[in-house]
Amino acid sequence: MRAHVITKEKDMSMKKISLNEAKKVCVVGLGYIGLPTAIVAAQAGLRVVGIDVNEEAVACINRCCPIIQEPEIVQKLKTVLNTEYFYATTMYEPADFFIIAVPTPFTADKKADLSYVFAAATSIAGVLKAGDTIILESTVPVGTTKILGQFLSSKTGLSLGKDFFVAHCPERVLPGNIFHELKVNDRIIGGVDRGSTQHVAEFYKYFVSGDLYLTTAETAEMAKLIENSYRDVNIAFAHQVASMAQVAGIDPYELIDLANKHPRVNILRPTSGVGGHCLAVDPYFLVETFPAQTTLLKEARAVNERRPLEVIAAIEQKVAKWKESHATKTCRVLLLGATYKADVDDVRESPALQIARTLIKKNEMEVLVCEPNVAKQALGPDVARHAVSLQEGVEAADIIVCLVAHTPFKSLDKKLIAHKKFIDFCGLLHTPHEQSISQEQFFWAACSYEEVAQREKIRMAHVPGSSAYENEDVK
Ligand code: SAJ
Repeated sequence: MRAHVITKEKDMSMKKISLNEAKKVCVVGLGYIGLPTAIVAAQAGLRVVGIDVNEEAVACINRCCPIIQEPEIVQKLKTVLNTEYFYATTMYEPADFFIIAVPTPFTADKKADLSYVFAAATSIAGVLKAGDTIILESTVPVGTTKILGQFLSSKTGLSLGKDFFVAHCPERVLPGNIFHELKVNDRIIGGVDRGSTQHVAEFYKYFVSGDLYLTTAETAEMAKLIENSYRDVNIAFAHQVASMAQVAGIDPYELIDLANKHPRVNILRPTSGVGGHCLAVDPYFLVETFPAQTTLLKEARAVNERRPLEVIAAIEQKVAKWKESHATKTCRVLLLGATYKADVDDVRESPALQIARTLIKKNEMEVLVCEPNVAKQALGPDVARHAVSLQEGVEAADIIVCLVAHTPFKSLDKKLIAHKKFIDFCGLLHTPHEQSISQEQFFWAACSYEEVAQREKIRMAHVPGSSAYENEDVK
C-alpha cells in the first residue's frame, strides 16, 4: 500500500489565523527538537505552551537565553516570547494538540528507555479532553505509538481514534540547520488509524512546506529507525575501509574519493567515530525488536564503537615511533576537536571526547585539546585542564591529531605547521587546502615508504615463486 502524499500548493503562504481561532499546542520537551518546533509553530500563529520538567531550562527560555545552541535560536525565540503565542512552563495545560519531543535514550543493556515518553503521557492524561490530538515526535521502537494511545485511553477512559487521536511524526532535522529543515523537510505521518493520521496532517500544514506522507504508525516509526541505521551501517563500512587502508598504507580519504568517482558509489567518510544521540542509539531500537533480522546492524554498531579504540591505538603507535628518535622528550600531542561531529557544539556521545579522556588518563603523552565550539568547562574537569587555543596548541605540539573537521581547522597557518607531524582521522587535511601539508608530514594516512615496503615483503612472502618467498627471513 503506497503512502498517500499531501503536496502543499507551492505558492501556498502559511495559513494566517486570528489568535482567538488559533489552535492551542503543548510542546512537551524543550530540547534540540522541541524548542525549535515550539518557536516555528508559534511563528505560524498557533498558541504554543512549551513544557519541560527542567525548571532552570524553562526559566532560561522565558529570559530568552535558551540552554540549547542552534544558529538563530535566540533571535527566533525573541520573536514569539512575551507575546500571546508562546511561553514556557513546567505545568501541563489543556490544549488541542500535544507534541511529545522528549529524549528516548537507551539503558545500560541497550534497551529503549521510554520512561520520559510515558511520564509525559501520564501528565497529558491529566488534561486530555475529547477532540485532542497527540503527536509523538521522539524516536521510538516500532509499536510504541499504538501502546501510547492505549495507555492514554486506559488513563482517561476516552476512546482512541474516536475521542482523541494519536500519530507518530519522526523529526529528521540536522543539528545546525534545524529551523530551516523543520519547515522544508518532507514529513512522514503515521497514525494509529486514518483519522489520527489526518488530524496530524492538518496540524503540520500550519508550518511545513515539505510534502506530508501519510502512512501507518508502525511504518513511520520504522522509517525513522532505518534512516539512521542505514547511515550507521554505511559509516561502519567507511571505517572498515579506513582500517584496511591503514594496513595497506593507503590514504583512506583519497581511496574513498576515487571509489566515489563511480556514478553509483557513495561511501561515507571515516572519522574518529559515530557520536550524537541519534545514529549511536536508533539502530539498537531495531535490534531490540528484531534480534534475528539485525545482525548487520549489530555488527555495524560494534565496528563504529571500536573506531575510537582503533584511533587511540594508532596514536599510541605513532607516539611510540616518535619517541624512538626523541628518547628524552615527552611527546606533546594536540587533539583537534572534541564534539561529536564537525561544526557543532554538542559533545554528547562524542568519540573525540572519549579519545581525549582515555589518552589523558593513560598519561603516556602530554595531551593538548583544542575545541573552539565548546567552553572548556563543558569538556569535563579531566579534559578542561588540557584545553588550549589553536595557536597555542599548534605551536606546542610535536604531533597534531585531527579528530573533528571543524571549519576553522581548515586554514592552519602554513608557517606554523611547517615542521609538525599530522595524523588525520577525519579527512580534515584531505580537502583543497591540503597543499599546505607536505606528504612527509602525513604520519599515518599514507604511512612511510619503508613501512609500505616492509608490508609488501611480508605480503609477497606468502606468494610461492616470489623473491621474498625464497628469502627465509620474512616467513
Ligand atoms: N559521521 C561519520 N561519517 C560520515 C557522516 C557522519 O563518521 O560520513 C559521524 C559524525 O561524525 C557523527 C555521527 O556520524 O559523529 C552522526 O552524524 P550525522 O550527521 O550522521 O547525524 P546527526 O546525529 O547529526 O543527525 C542525524 C541525521 N539523520 C540522517 O542523516 C539520516 C538527521 O537527519 C536526524 O534527524 C538525526 O540524526 C536524528 O535526530 O535522528
